[in-house]
Amino acid sequence: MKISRVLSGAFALALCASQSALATTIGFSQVGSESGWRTSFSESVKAEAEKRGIELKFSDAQQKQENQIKAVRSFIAQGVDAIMIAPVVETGWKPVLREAKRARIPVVILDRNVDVKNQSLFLTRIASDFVEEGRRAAQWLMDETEGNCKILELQGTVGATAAIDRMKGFNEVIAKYPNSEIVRSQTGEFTRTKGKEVMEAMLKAENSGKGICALWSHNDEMALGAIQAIKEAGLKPGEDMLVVSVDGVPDYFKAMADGDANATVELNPHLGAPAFDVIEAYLKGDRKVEKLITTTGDLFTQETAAEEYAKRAGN
Ligand code: GYE
Repeated sequence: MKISRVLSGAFALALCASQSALATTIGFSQVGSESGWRTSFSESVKAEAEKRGIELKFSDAQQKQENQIKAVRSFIAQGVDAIMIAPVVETGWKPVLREAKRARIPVVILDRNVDVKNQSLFLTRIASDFVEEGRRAAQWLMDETEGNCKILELQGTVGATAAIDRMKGFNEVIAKYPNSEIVRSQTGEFTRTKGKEVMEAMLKAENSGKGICALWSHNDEMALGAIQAIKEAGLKPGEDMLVVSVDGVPDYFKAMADGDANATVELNPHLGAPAFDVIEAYLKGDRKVEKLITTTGDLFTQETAAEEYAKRAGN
């Protein structure tokens, strides 16, 4: 083969590769910015897209599913190469996922799940095992209190996989301890403000928290709000009332280092890279992908909180 033809072939391949990398446009429908973890997740996805030369169309739904569905329809109308959805709740997704499928646009679900029987409506889901997070939080608390603990629970957003599954895992473990129970449980919608407000009401209803051994919060943001409420009720969070949570955001590591909180199960916010890996492979023709790609996180306690905070504070 003439050298010029080889070169032109190689050039065409290189051009195609560079164009496909530059031309990849992905629509991302994000829940909102209700927590420090969610913000880290969004920032991580945007940084990864920048690094890969992917054009990211980002939509913040302010925790409203109708805004997410509108955004996905807009991505379909714009003819993006792929769509990523971090669903606020599990139900209500079938119609718009069918529209994406009809438009032959692959969809990747990030973090919380969608409740659809037809698993061909999305390429894969990338998420942590929320049930296991609940189990680990509960087991730490049972070990810490020798299985003898009356617990207040701050639930996440009603209908969100993280709330449903963390509750499931936590309850599965404490069911084994007859001297432990959740005496009051209410949603704080994963936010700091609502977490404080709901904790104030629960403390009032529970004799200002006297006799309560621990707060179990489905995320650090609500726990941080609740810590303020515990202090205003005249109790020492982390001592009079233990605090166990999930996410592992920097502010919570600070609270543990200050003695105001006791433990958290870290939730990995870096979901962009695995999502883009799957999408880029799919766009190149790879059709082999697991339906669930699981991320993992460790449980952290006061013992290492100061050094862990130092590592995270700048990020
Ligand atoms: O724990 C919380 C955010 O869906 C697992 O959503 C996620 C949760 C996370 O609001 O901080």
